[in-house]
Amino acid sequence: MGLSSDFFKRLKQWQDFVNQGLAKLVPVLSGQASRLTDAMHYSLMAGGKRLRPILVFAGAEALGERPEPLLPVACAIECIHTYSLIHDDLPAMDDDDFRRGKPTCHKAFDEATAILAGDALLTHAFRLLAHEDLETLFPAERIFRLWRLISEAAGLFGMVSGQMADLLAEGRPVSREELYFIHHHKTAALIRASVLAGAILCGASPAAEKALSDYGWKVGHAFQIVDDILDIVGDEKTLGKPVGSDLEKKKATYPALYGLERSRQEARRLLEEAIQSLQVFGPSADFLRDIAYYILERKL
Ligand code: GRG
Repeated sequence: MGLSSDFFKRLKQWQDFVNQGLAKLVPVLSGQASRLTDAMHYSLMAGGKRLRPILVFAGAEALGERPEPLLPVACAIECIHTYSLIHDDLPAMDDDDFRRGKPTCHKAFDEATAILAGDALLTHAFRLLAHEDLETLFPAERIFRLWRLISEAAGLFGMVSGQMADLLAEGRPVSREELYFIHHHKTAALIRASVLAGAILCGASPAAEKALSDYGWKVGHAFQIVDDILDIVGDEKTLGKPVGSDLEKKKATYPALYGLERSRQEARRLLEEAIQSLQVFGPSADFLRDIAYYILERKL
């Protein structure tokens, strides 16, 4: 299935909305803290796809809710994602020089600034999740549930544990179970949380919540498989970073374990299943359905 130009127009509109939100909701400080906020904005504005924030909006839309009030949540998740990229690129982790087509944060600034910019982005995300506008719109118990969802997905029960497992797996063969653990925690957990955030705030039914959660897990795993494939067959200019780095670092990846062809089949299978999970919704979930195809077909 080919994606319509209308889909790409909507994607661009939401990307612009997120960019404006980040400019508004992440402060630019002067004086002694200016270097810190310069580094935060440098990485935030380096041209990410904004997939996770857009999933926040698409999840709300599927429920028939207005996505716009969820802007602080969408920006909070992008702050967490950007922090993870800054820290992942550090010499102590992946030691990468380029990200999103630009020098990585520690290259453009310095290591200490990059660590602090990541710390400040993560902390500011939780400030945004406690944004006054959310407090006036949604009951406090739903906001507490949202904090639990996001902190679990980003931290010990999600991304940070996945990153630890990923680093421990470098340079040696991994089992299927280990690879699944890495993908599930490092990548899929935050993507699933993005899809579910609106459902939690808007008080979705348990059936709708389950459907979005299933969709989120499947799309999250497929996203990482496609990411691993792009690291082999992708175009460096489009990706804005060198390809082949997973192979060089002997990273645990889906293609390394199963080969390229099986990886492509698995990504497609997961995305078809993700779309099936949305059967409880009508056309309101069409944007989520299109995003699944976009994840499969993306070149960036
Ligand atoms: C440092 C706690 C900590 C975690 C790092 C995100 C991450 C975990 C590592 C980055 C390396 C990697 C391949 C992670 C998998 C997730 C992923 C594919 C991130 C890139 O996400 P995109 O493609 O990036 O959405 P943009 O730049 O478009 O936002």
